[in-house]
Order: sequence, then C-alpha cells, then structure tokens
Amino acid sequence: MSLFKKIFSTQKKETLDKGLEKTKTNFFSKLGKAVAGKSKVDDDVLDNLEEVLVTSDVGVDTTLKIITRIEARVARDKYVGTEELNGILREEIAGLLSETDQNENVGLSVPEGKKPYVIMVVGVNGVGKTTTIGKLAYQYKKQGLKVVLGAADTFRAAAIDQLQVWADRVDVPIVKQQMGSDPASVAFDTLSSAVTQNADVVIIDTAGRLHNKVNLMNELTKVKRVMQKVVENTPHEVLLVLDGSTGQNAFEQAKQFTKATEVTALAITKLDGTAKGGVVIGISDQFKIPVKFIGVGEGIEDLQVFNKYEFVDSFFKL
Ligand SMILES: Nc1nc2c(ncn2[C@@H]2O[C@H](COP(=O)(O)OP(=O)(O)OP(=O)(O)O)[C@@H](O)[C@H]2O)c(=O)[nH]1
Ligand SMILES: [Mg+2]
Repeated sequence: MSLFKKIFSTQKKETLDKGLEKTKTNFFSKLGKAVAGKSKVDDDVLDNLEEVLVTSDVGVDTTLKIITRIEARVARDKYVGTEELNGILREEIAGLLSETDQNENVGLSVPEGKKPYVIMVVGVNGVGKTTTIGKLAYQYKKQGLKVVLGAADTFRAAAIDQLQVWADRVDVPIVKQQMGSDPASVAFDTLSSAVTQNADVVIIDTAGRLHNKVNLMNELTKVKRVMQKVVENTPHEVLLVLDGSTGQNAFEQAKQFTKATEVTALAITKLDGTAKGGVVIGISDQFKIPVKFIGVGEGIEDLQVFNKYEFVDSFFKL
C-alpha cells in the first residue's frame, strides 16, 4: 500500500471514529447498564441487550437475528462472561453482515462502457441530497473525472442555488433552468450537455417532497424515461439518500422508496452528531440494496465509501 493511501485511510478511519462518537457513547453506556452487577451472560442480560439494540436503532428484525446468534453461542460455550460480551457482539454483527446479499462495495469506481455514468439522487427533503451530490462531485473530480451536475429539483429556487454553490465550490459545470420548470427537461438538457462535453459522470439532483407521493414517484419515472432518450439505460445508479439521524424513520423511507421506484444504492447521511448510528447496521442487514456511502459531516471531504467491516470495527473500538 502506498504511503498516500495509508495516510488517506488513517484519516478516513479517524473521521469515522469521530463521527460515530455519539452513537458509541450512547450504546456503550446502555450496554454497561445492561450488564451491571452481572458476571455471566444469562437470559436477563440477553433481554437487556435486546432492549439496548432496539433503542439504538438497530431495528427489531436485525436485533432478533443478533440475539439469536448470541444465544446459540452462549448455549455452545456454556459459560460466557459479561466482559466478553463486547467482543462477541462485534463478531456476531460482523458475521451477520457478511451474510448479506450485498455485493462488495465498488464505491466510487465508474463502470467501464458507461459514459457518461449517470447517477440520479433521490430522497425526501432535507436528508442531504444536494450536499451528498457536492461531496460526490468533489470525489469524482479528484479522481480526474469530468463531472456535470443537473439541477432537476426545480421545486424551490433555493434548491437550484444550493446546487450552484456546490458546483462553484467543486468547480464543475451545472445545468439548470428556472424554478418551476420541468425536471425532466432539466435532466434532458444535462445529459445532452454532458454528452457534448464528453463528461464522465453526471449527477442529477431531484426534489423530495412527499406531500404527494404518487406525483413524486411519477415525476421520477418521467425524469428517468426522458434521460433514456439521450443515453440508453440511464440512470445507471439511483442513489437514495437517507438521514441517519432520524433513525427508524430512515428505515421507513427506505422501505417506501424502494417499493415505489427502483433504487440501486443507498447513502446514509448525518451520522456525525447523532446517537442513532446503529441504524446503519439494521439497514445493511435488511435491504438488498447496498449502502454505498455514509455522510459524517457537512464538509466537502465528509463523505465516505461505506465498508461494513470498517464500520463495525469503528463502532466497537472503545
Ligand atoms: N452533520 C451533517 N450534516 C449534513 C450531512 N449531510 C448533509 N447535512 C446537512 O443537512 C442539511 C440539508 O442538506 P441538503 O443537502 O440541503 O438536503 P437536501 O436533501 O438536498 O434537502 P432539500 O433540497 O431541501 O430537499 C444541510 O444543512 C447540510 O449541511 C452530514 O453528513 N452531516
Ligand atoms: Mg437539495
């Protein structure tokens, strides 16, 4: 491994460790209480542990799977001391996630033969779509790729302005129209412009209002259909952004969106400053769609390619 890569990954790890601080403090203080006065992992401790996991936003179904694994282990090993619980939890959660169907994460690599590679970003309002697009554009540009942004969230003038701010910050071109214009038309223009400019990556921002879910989903379908008139089989990626700080709500949004429209990847934002980071474990376990990115801050560098093992490692590092 080159020195550069090493420095980068150490930094990445530190940011992740720091981002997960609140989640960890909360989780381990509850875990401490769950085993207080107990030397052995027994039914009481397992009951308490179940509560700790559920209240840490891991989700009921994933919690039950984890408890079942630990029960089996306790039955097998006869005596398991509570001081071992931490290590066991870590192993069993890593084991559980290794069984998920998700492909190994290819993160920021752009598949061959897809030029421009088109990513459509969806999600309800305020989850961090525009910010994630800015951070992604930065990462792709850093790799030497030519990026074009499309402001297809035409619902509010501010939405277009915000994307413009990111385009300026990253120094990449943006295609936009006035507020209220047809998002599909913006997407069409963006792809056409990207083709003309011989761009490598196109990222399309979309509106996320759910007050009329049917309309929103119809709109997304229309945007996709129009894109295909310019570049076939696009978008290549539909990235659903979820706000990790909303815990179980993020779960619900993932369920609703994946039912209503085709989603190919997930990004979970705002893991810094929340105690609900356990939701990443539940979402990784419950959805067949891979979590590709996590947001660990508001800065341009604060988007990480998600790696479930690194995540578990950070989570359990005291
Ligand atoms: N702490 C933190 N804040 C984030 C992160 N990602 C986004 N935010 C903040 O969340 C707020 C909303 O982000 P936006 O990117 O505007 O969200 P959006 O989904 O585009 O919102 P709408 O355009 O209103 O639908 C902003 O203040 C961002 O700075 C993150 O990973 N960590
Ligand atoms: Mg936005």
